[in-house]
Amino acid sequence: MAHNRVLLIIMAVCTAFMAVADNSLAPEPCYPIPTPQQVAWQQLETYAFIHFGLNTFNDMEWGYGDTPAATFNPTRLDCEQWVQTLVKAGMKGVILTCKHHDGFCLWPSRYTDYSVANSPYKGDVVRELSDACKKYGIKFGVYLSPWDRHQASYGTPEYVTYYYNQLEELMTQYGDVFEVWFDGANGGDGWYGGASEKREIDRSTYYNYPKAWGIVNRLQPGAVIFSDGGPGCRWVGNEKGYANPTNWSFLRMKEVYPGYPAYEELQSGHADGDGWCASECDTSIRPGWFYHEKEDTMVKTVDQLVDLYYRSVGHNGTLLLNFPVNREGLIHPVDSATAVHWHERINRELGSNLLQKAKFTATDTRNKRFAPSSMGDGDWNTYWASKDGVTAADIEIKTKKEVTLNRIMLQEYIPLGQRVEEFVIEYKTCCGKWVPVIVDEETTTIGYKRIVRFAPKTAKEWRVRIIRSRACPCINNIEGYYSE
Ligand code: FUL
Repeated sequence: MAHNRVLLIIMAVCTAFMAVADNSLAPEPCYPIPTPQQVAWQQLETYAFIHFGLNTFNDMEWGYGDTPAATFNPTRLDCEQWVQTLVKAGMKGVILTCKHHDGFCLWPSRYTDYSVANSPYKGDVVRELSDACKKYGIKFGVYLSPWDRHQASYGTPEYVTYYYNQLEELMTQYGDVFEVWFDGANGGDGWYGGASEKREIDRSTYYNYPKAWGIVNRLQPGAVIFSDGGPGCRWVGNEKGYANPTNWSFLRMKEVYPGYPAYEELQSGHADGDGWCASECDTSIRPGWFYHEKEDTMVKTVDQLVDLYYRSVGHNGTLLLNFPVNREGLIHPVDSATAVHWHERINRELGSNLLQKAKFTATDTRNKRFAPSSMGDGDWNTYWASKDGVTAADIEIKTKKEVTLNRIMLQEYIPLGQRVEEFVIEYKTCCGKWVPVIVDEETTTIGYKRIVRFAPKTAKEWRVRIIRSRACPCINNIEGYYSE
């Protein structure tokens, strides 16, 4: 018996060894890994938020839900104007506040009279926006606030059923939904319930979120679910629109829930997380989420937005940029002009890859299929990988002529997991010395995308040194740019 057991153990060890050491095959996934929906979601990179509702007309951010539905009275509402603007600003989708904390619904919900149906504007804003998205080819997403300051039943089990019913309406009546936003906000002291009424709930249990997520999964299997702790994607832990340079797409899934108090951790994720949950960086183009005339002069500048792009998309996150629709029902001209110029600037800065024709070699390569020459070939599914067990290796880049660069973009092949823990980018000086392009910023994780900005360097030879990796690195893209 004992003899048999030893044999079995030896066989198991050999099989395991063969599995990890077979370098003729693609690398094994390094868990946790994303679902195909999560990969497709991250590839969207930038998409928009629209905050619009009673707050727009009451000049508020968190309405009490006690002003009449008739207050909602846009005079020139035009969802096509929103979507055309967003397309020009490079947005790949839009998420609408179908119901914010004040409980007012932008669609004629069967379950309440507190909606557009009882306002001078008789239309269905959710329908108009989702139709415009289909027409102009961007994705449509839904924000439905769990916290509801209008419904008298809020705080009782009846409200939760009401919430699920509304979720079902939104998941079934408007076509494909790419993301559903579960807002963790639930007021603070003195902010519970409608008007000044206090209705306290236990956020971690009251809504039975797993049940709500089940509704989404059943009715919209392609949708990614957002909340502080996912499960599809996570809040980045601030509303300023950036992630930390060190940014893991992992979370300890059981620990984080909507309203998680240690939310600052979400800026970097959990290096030891057991689930894939990449970060979404949300911020508004103005100080407020809703439109306030006094903020017409406070729209973020193109420079500020460019910086945020590098600190969100360039830090392995997505950017969710909010546009407060005004009382007419339009995106304000200052906001649209700024967003379009921002997109043009990003296109200029990252439009021309100066390493496209460079020669890529590596100090270790798994086999010919995973050669570093796949870099910059535009094919998402080809990538360089080292042999199993090799977790530090250099990719060397040579250009025919000297090039001047001040941005380098790196991408990991995330369907196999996020692996790199530390890297350094270097250039060879004229006296033959390798020098890092940047020393005052962490160069640790890469993930789906990492863009490193640095003062211009001119050279013919560059290298990306993978210093530490959770398993053999899988890099599918390296590009270099110069921006004035
Ligand atoms: C927060 C909300 O309280 C804000 O009003 C806004 O909707 C923002 C996107 O999320 O939690």
